Amino acid sequence: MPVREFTESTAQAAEQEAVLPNGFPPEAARRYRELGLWTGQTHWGMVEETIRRHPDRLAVSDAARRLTYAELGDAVRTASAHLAAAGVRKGERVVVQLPNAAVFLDVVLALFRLGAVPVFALPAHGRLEVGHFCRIAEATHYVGARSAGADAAAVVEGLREEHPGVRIVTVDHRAADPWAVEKGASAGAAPSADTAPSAAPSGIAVPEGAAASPLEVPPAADVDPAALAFLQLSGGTTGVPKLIPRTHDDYLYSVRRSVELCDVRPGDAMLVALPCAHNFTMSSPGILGALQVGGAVVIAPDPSPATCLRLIAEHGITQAALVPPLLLSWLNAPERTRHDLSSLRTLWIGGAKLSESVARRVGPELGCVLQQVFGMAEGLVNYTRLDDAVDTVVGTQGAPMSEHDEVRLVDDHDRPVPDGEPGHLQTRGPYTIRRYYRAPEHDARSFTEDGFYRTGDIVRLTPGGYLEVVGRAKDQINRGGEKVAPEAVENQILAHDAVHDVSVVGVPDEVLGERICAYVILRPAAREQAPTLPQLRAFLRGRGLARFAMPDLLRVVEEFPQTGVGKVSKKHQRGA
Ligand code: OOB
Repeated sequence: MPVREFTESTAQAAEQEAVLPNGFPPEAARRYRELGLWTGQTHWGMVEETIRRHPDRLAVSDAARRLTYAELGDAVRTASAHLAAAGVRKGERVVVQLPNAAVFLDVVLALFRLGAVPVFALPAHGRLEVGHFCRIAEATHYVGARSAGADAAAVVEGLREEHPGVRIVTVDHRAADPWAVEKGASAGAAPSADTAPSAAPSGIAVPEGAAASPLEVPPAADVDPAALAFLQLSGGTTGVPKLIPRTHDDYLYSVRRSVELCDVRPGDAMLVALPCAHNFTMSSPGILGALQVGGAVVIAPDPSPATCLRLIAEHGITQAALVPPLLLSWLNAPERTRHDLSSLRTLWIGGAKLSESVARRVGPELGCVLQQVFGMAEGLVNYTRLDDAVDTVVGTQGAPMSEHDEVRLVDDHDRPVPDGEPGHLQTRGPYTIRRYYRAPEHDARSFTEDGFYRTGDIVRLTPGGYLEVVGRAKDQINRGGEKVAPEAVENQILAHDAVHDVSVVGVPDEVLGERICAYVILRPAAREQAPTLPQLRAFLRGRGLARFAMPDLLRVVEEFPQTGVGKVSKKHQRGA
């Protein structure tokens, strides 16, 4: 063995021993292993075990496909063959941006099986965000959907222009065979223009000049459970989104604990209405929770009550996860009483604060148990318990799911607040990251010296150890569960010719919790041609900003209100 290679890999091993990809120091990792929380399982290993135990149970269904666990295993092997043929290798980062469909599972599980690292983009992300993810993660590939509309095509075009090194793989999320080539499709017409014609598998980026070879299913990679499993997205408070490194060990512990607390059973049918790639949808207890026990994942093509209530009756759905505005739309849907919803056992509501009055309606009107879920992609997840008293379920956001979660409340100077007083929530534990991915400047601000994550949430702790979210200290807008960094929107609006200055804030909204309002000061020369809201939104779409980050309101003003120290008073602009 060449000496150089030997020393490099030894140095790499030493680095791994020193600090894990999620920032855990070795002594913490050792402790969580000794406690039996980190079990050494990998994501693909977990799914393989369920395939072995329950081959004939229904694993996943969407509008086009219905797969048992054995069939899911086959679909994952097929997907790994396609991805490997496109050049995906162990350890490489692959941005996945797919609509809600079963093929999301094929692709993500195939990446796990290959030991590659998915980066979870949401379908609503634009060219701008996807470009950032590719850059930060140094992604080698992007997996997207063919025929997912103009926005998806714009993302692919943006990648081609700005990240020509990223190879593009596309699938058809609406087809029974997501990898099949459309007859007569010309290689240049579809977003999959990189596709080598003729013998190459459809939608696959084949290196130019490479001979198309028959598809081969590669063996499952040998994956270290302490390795980086995937990159999740942080809600974002900064101009550029941060990536969250999760390992197999830490994430699967959170899934197992969620499955216990939420009583997910083999044979359950879980409805997926929120975007698949979101942390809530994936793991609280989510898609992975269902896959862990042998439950079925029923993927709704859209989250509307019309679609979802029908699916509940048709599939005998037992559980679903929703954000508060969706819950409200289900509760208020006229068709609610037309469908048999008696199979529903539990609704998980989280992502944004649920009002107590809406929470009280769940039991009586939908005939199921409510579990509030207060979580974050960085780690900590709190649940109300299935046997909690009604007042606890409707009045708090739950308690940490693990007895090994440490939570503390502090004031603006990191000093503990008196019992019962609201404070900044900080947390540390077996599945909460201790650093972001390649972002040391953010780490210094987001984590304390003793490894606690500064959540940016203001909460109160009840004597029973339950958390009540009362506010937020971070500069973030929570638009019905979708998190928007004002700075990221401001940066794009500033690029508009007519704009001199801008301040973006969340203003209270009865349904969404908050809506996005842009206060704009025009350049003197542009006073007569102020853009309208639709014009501003079109401009931002053109710049590739995510759909959910588009301003809902535009207020043209002469000046911004100031704080005592001459900064823009966002508090004043929010109407507080
Ligand atoms: C979930 O994850 P993220 O990363 O999109 O957002 C986390 C933030 C929290 O820090 C908090 O500000 C807010 O979203 N949040 C809630 C909440 N759940 C999340 N605020 C009030 N009440 C709640 N129930 O949103 C997420 C991740 C896993 C499970 C559930 C939600």
